[in-house]
Amino acid sequence: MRLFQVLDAQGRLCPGALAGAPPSGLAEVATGGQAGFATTLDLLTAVDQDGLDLAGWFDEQRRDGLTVSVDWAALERTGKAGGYTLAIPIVPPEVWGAGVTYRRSADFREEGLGIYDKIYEAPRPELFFKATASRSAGPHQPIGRRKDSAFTAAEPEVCVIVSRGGAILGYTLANDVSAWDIERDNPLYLPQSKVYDGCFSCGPTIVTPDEVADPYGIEVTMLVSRGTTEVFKGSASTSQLKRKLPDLVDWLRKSNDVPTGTILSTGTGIIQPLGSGLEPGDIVVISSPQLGTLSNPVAFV
Ligand code: DO4
Ligand code: MG
Repeated sequence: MRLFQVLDAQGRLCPGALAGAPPSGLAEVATGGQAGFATTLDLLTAVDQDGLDLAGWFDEQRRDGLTVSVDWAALERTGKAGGYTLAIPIVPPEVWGAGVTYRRSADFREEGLGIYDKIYEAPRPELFFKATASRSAGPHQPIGRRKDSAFTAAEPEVCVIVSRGGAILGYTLANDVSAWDIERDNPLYLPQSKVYDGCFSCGPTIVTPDEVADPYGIEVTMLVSRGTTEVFKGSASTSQLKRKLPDLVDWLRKSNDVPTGTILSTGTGIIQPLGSGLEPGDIVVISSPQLGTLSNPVAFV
C-alpha cells in the first residue's frame, strides 16, 4: 500500500491510499478520519501496535461513504487535485540522517582528513539529528538555501519510517538538503549545514514494506533545473549502499528511544558537484520507479 496525506479545503490533514503502482491508479482520501485515524502516523502506529489491516480499514471507510477519489497523477505532478493539496506523507516526530553510506559521498567529502574514509569503513555509522516536522517540507513545498551558504546541494536519499520497536514501517524518498560549504569549512559545523528551515523534504508517499520487493534495488534519479536549463542530473541505486537498512535502524536505537514514525534518511549516493549548487527558484525533482516522484522548489531562508 502507498499512503499519503492531503490538506482539505479547511486545512485539515486527511490520510489517503493509492491502489496500484503510480502514475496510474486512483487515490482515495479518507475524509472521516477525525473520529478515528486522522493521519498516516495514526494509521502506522495502529499497524505497528495492533496489527491494523490498512487495506481493510480503507475498504471500511469506502463502504461507509467516507472516502473521495482523486486523480493521483495530477496530485503527484502538481500537488493539487480535486480541491486537495498534497502534504508531507507523515508528520515526523523526529528526522535522523545517516551519512557516508555510499562510496561517492565519502570520496566527495574526503579531503585528506581521513574522517570520511574512516567512517565509511567503521562498524559504527555516522548518524545525525536532521530535522523536526516544522523544518520539513512535503512535495511541492519550498526547500531552503541558507543565506549564509554559497554552496548548498540537494542530497536525494531513500528513507525508512521506523517504529519505536525498530520495525521498518515504510519507505519514502527524501532530500537531505545540505549547506556543503559550511560542512567543508569545518566538520564541527555539521549541525549548521544540516539543520535549518526547509532543510528536509520527503514524499510523495509512504510505501509499505510488502510493496518493496528489494530494498537494495531501489533506483533514484535527480534532476535540478533552473528555468529551461538542466543544472544537474544524477542517479544511484540502493545496491550501492554500504550498510544494511536494519543495521542503520539498530544503531539509531542504541540508547536512543525513537518514537514511532521517526524518519531515518539513509544517505546520498548522488553528488551535486561544486559549482552547481542550488539557487532560489531551482526545481529539484527526485524520482524512483519504486517510490514515486518528489519535487520541490528552492527558496532562500
Ligand atoms: O558527514 C556528512 C553527512 C553525509 C551525508 O549526509 C550523506 O552521505 O548523505
Ligand atoms: Mg545526506
